[in-house]
Amino acid sequence: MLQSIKSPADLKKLTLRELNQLAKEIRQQIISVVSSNGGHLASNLGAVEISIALHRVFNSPDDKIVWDVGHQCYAHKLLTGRLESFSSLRKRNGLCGFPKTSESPHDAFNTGHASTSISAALGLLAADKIQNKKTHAIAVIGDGALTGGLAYEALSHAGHLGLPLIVILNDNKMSISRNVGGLSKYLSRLSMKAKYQTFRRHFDALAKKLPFIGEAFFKLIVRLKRAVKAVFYIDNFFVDLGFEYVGPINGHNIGVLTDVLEDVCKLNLPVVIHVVTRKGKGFNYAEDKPDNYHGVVSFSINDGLTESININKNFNKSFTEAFSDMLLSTAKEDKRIVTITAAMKSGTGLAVFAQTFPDRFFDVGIAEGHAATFASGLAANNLRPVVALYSTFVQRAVDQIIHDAALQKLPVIFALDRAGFVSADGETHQGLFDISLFRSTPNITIFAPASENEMRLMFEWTLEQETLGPMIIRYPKANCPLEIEAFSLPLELGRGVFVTENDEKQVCLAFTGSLYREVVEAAAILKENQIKADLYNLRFLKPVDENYLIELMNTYKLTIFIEEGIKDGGFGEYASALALKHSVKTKLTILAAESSFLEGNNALGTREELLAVNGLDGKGIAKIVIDQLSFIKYP
Ligand SMILES: Cc1ncc(C[n+]2csc(CCOP(=O)(O)OP(=O)(O)O)c2C)c(N)n1
Repeated sequence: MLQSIKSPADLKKLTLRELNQLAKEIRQQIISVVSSNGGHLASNLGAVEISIALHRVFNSPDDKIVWDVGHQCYAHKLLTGRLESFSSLRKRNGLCGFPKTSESPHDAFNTGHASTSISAALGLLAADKIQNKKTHAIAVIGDGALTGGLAYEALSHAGHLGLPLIVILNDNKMSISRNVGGLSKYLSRLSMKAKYQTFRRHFDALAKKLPFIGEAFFKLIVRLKRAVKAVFYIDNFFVDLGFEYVGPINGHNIGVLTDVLEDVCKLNLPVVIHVVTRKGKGFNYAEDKPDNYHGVVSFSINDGLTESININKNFNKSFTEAFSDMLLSTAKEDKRIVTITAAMKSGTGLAVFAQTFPDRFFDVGIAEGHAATFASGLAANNLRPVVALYSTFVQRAVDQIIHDAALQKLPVIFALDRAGFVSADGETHQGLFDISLFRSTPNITIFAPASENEMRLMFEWTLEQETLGPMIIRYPKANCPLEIEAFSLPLELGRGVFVTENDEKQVCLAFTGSLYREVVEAAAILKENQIKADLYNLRFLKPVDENYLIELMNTYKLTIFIEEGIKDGGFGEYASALALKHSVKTKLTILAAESSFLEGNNALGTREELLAVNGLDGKGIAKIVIDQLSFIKYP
């Protein structure tokens, strides 16, 4: 069946039985490809019938479907002509795991970060209206993504505009972990009131049997149903905002889904369709433990085991694990430490802390901005909050970090995981902006540890400071290197530390900690070419002991700043300006991610591949050094 679907138009010819068969085949396809490529398994398995029903009823790409986060769009990709390339999902040269307008006209809007779909779909719809196009726009948003504040701003605006926006609320009670918060409880209460829905279905069936049911009469019925609803849902939040509310309905019943979608098409009103689904549907292991199968590396279909469970670990712990261990041991002694996650308890390494200190742990939902301001409140009242976020998601909290934490010099610690190149998830998940975003913010300290010990040193140093503002500690999605003595040397404010130093003072490779392995590899290649490079681990990206840095640069013929972040506004650019201002004599070069969004192949692949294509692997660094040295005339 799946083979015969070349475009959504092919769905219109199928019977309900055939559509159900198609759902089975799509599930098999998703399980098979994700088991080898990794990906967002459980969310996709839960959204198969929703995808089929949407493409059956609507006419994409004229009608626009916006997938919130976009991590549930695999069935949509399979139904919109991408079956052949599906095996390349998340690979170099392959399909992106999220919607991408450049990949297909059926991907109406790029997503990756949560809670944007209602705003985007409303914008698309309003634009069509202004251009006199009669189309539909549908936002598919999960109950997890609905914990993000942006979604409420959009609901409020959409209710006010009154355009016929369709919001499908895919409620599976899960964010990545179990969903949290008042809203989640509220949705559960709505789901339990199935009584109204049964009544409604009978009412609809009766209405449809009436002869000559015209548009006007249908609208009257809708109004009548609203009156009925008022009896059952005195407190329906969505209705109060100006939406028609339908639900809860079974999100795995294609028949019911298509009926309801066809019905709501006839209304000229904003509608929320509350759909209840099971995360991981159709794969037992994922149904049992949807959080473990939210985002997975490759796994065995037979026993559901992933590589990391299967294989005995014989490598160093990851930076995430190092952070987790450090936090736990420090928090045992220091009762001021509390931790905050924005719906990423496991990913950021806070799960054990949450278990050990449940009263000192907060999951605020997908609400990074709130997390930052909430933490600022905690810090203003004597605590030492640690907000653990991925670098890419801290982008949501820029104003809160500047306005609430930095301006008031509050000691909030932001632990930014996955800072730098991030494998497989593409351009939306790269952690390349944090240095540039926050280097210009006064009162902030930014640390880039190279190892577990160094991270601990930085953390403990921060806890000792009494008048410090917010602190950012950024580390990559990578394993920690083996410790060397330099990593444990005491911190000196604003200064880095030499990892290796030669007498010649020929070349200095000044690097952000995450690139330690790469500069060591570069130094080895250079050595083979009779070039002696000193390795200087920057440690502090802010503040900087400027006199020290000027003197350091003046010592070398060639200084290269190597950072795992975007070049514009990064450390290297700051150091260049400093060098220019003080007429520093060194030849200075910056190696960083080029100042454009990573696209296509430059964004997909393992971290090692991304470092290589962006010229930041050992070979790339060594090549630049050799090239640059050839320009220098020796006395
Ligand atoms: C701003 C932002 N923060 C965090 C994330 C990480 N994230 C991806 S999916 C997800 C949970 C989404 O839950 P839900 O919307 O209910 O979808 P489900 O996976 O349950 O289908 C989170 C927290 C993100 N994508 N964007």
